[in-house]
Amino acid sequence: MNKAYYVGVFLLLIGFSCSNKKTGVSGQEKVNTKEPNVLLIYTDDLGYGDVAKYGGQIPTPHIDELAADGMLFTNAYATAATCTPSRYAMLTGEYAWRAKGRGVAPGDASALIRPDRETLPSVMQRAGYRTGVIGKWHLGLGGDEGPDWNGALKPGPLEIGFDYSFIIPATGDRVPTVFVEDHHVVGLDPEDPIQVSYRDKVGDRPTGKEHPELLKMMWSHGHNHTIVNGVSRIGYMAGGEATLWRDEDFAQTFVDKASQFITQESDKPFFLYFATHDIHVPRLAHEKFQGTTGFGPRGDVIAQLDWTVGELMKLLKERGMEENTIVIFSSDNGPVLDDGYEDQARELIGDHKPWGTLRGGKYSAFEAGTRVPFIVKWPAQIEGGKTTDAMVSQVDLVGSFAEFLGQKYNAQQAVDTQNAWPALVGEDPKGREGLVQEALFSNLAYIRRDGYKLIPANNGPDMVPWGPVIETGFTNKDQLFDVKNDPGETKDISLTSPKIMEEMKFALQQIKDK
Ligand code: NG6
Ligand code: CA
Repeated sequence: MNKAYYVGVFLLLIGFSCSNKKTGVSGQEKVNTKEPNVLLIYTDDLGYGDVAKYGGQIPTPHIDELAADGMLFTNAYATAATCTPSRYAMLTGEYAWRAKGRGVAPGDASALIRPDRETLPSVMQRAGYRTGVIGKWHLGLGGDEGPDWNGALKPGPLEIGFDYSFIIPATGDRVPTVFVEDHHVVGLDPEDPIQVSYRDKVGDRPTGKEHPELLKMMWSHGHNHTIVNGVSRIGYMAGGEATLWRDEDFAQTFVDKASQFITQESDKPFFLYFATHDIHVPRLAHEKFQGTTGFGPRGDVIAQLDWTVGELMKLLKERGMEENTIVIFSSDNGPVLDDGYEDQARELIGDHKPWGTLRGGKYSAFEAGTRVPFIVKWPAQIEGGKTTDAMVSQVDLVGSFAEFLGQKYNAQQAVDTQNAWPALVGEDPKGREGLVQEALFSNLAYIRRDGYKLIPANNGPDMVPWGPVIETGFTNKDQLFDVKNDPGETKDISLTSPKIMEEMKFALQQIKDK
């Protein structure tokens, strides 16, 4: 081959690497906003009023800074008032209630999102992104036979569009209390295999029910099975001694993994789904945060969450990635005080209102169940410090990123997603026309962007029937609220606004029939 060929190839490579180069704040070149990095920070059980910028009393300077540098949404929604269905819908673009079996998953559930599904990470992957998930999964692992903790854990995140995965399989309060990296439990010794049961006791580790004296945090309802790290969990687990986590190290571990993922050498932009364990129970902040807020363990994990956000932002800044990384910050469902451990969340709440001006909380059909903090920061495109009332739903991330990145997506599968890109970047002040909110027992509510909200009649209990003291919003007659003027849903106007009521019922039915 002649010299000209080599020179040609050389120039081509130079040109290629330049055109792919993203520059940071200090870079001279123009930022390529066509392929920004995307960091989706998804918190757990963080309420609408839990962030200082949303009115909370516990300082959250780093999250507030996200809002100061980005855009704060006042009408953003998770699709459900519990974790698994919210995550399912956000990652697939389909409301979870369309099929049975997508409620809060036990720790030994099979993979809920099957490999042939359209997903947010697949859209990103097809658009040329390297994709990762770090943190809480809670969407099941393995085929119909369930997860094989001692073998290859698949299907899982890697089969639905993630290139890398470092997860806790379910939640911190469920066994197995292990990390899973890609397909395997981290640090497993084959001589000490893991056994998990959600029915009968396995192995001889003590349980919280039999040995409460061994606990560093007492259970209040449920959560009295196998004790690991001084905390009893839901479910029984034997073996895997070398794999057991220390809850206090979650935040640092996830930040370290995120750092490795983000700083990896690559020509590709990244998409990282960073799902914190905070502020779910058990609330065991690292020692350096314990007792720092005066609001007890619940306050301390909020401080830890805020620290996490700060660390991630520092990382982006150091790498010159701040300018062209889209950071989305939100929560999977609303707040809860006592969710199964005696951590004094209720006793020490003081003037802090995790639900803000809203009624209800986690599990509830009232607003605080699904209306959540939502901040989008993208310095290259979004002017900082703005607030928007546009109505957005997390189910729209699939459609929005597909549209932005010029990717087709399977709309037969992702039936509920829409393109909300203009609202997400502050160009559409209105957003969605309406959206469905899923509460406990798959009971649905529907809210329109003009603020009217329908909670159809159902036979559910008026309070969450186990420990948490939370109003469900359920009654055996249809209720209509004007949430815009009555955010606390205090006045049922169904009798005085029968026409709106009929319209709303019709709209909800149409969505259900889709
Ligand atoms: C409930 C648990 C609660 C929490 C929730 C799921 C009991 C008594 N309560 O069943 O502690 O784990 O499930 O929370 O077991 S979520 O945010 O992951 O949906
Ligand atoms: Ca949750």
